[in-house]
Amino acid sequence: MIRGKFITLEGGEGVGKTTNLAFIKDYLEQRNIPVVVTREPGGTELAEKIRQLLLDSKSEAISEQAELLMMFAARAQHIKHVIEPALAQGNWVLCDRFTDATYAYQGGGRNMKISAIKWLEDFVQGSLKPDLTLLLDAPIEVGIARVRERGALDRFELEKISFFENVRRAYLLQAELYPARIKLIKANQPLIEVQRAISDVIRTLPGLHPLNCSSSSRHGIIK
Ligand code: Z5A
Repeated sequence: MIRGKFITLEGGEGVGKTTNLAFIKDYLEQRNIPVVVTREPGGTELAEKIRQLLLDSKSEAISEQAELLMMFAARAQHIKHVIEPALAQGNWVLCDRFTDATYAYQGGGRNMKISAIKWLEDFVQGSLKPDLTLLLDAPIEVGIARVRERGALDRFELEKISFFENVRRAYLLQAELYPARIKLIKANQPLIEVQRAISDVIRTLPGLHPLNCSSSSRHGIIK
């Protein structure tokens, strides 16, 4: 069995990760690639419970250390029970956020020690790294305006603007450090242009089958 590829989507609030995950799933399935879509924090029963605790704006104040450890506790479950088995069975895994989010939010946003994050990354992931990361980037006002339109805000969305500026800066630093893996996508443009940029990157991945014509005409999306 050929191992599948691990693709992650990253970026600040409201940049369009969830929207474009659906687009990529469609794009790959049209090329007969089996896809598993998942998210972090979350993706297993236990990890989704940790997610609820992390996002609850009414919970007791969560210490920065606890927040970091909860992210990695959820990730450990997710890797063991979802990501690794899916990849081993030849599925491509599309994940809404992964460890770059920890560098951005806990490292950049909360100013936690990068060396602690790196240690936890090695401990929890071993050699597992995404094959490709799409970093959707837009000025923070754009994403925040999109999220506010949606209604009630979670514990992270209630943070100050300076927090989101630090998160964005840390994401861009990750992209600078790992240019072969992390591809920057301008998210502050019409969705069709964002998806064109995404498909330009995805189509360069080795292992893609030719387009399945019946489904391409059904969906009518960018090839
Ligand atoms: N977190 C962390 O701190 N550390 C970690 O290690 C991890 C996570 C893994 C939960 O994430 C929180 O966990 C997150 C970081 C933290 N903090 N927050 N907040 P999440 O992924 O669930 O939360 P999110 O980033 O807020 O997701 P989101 O609000 O759903 O944003 P999105 O998925 O990027 O956007 P979307 O839902 O696809 O799009 C938002 C709206 O914009 C929607 O109405 C779209 O139709 C619209 N949209 C999308 N693209 C466009 C374009 N191009 N033009 C116009 N409108 C658009």
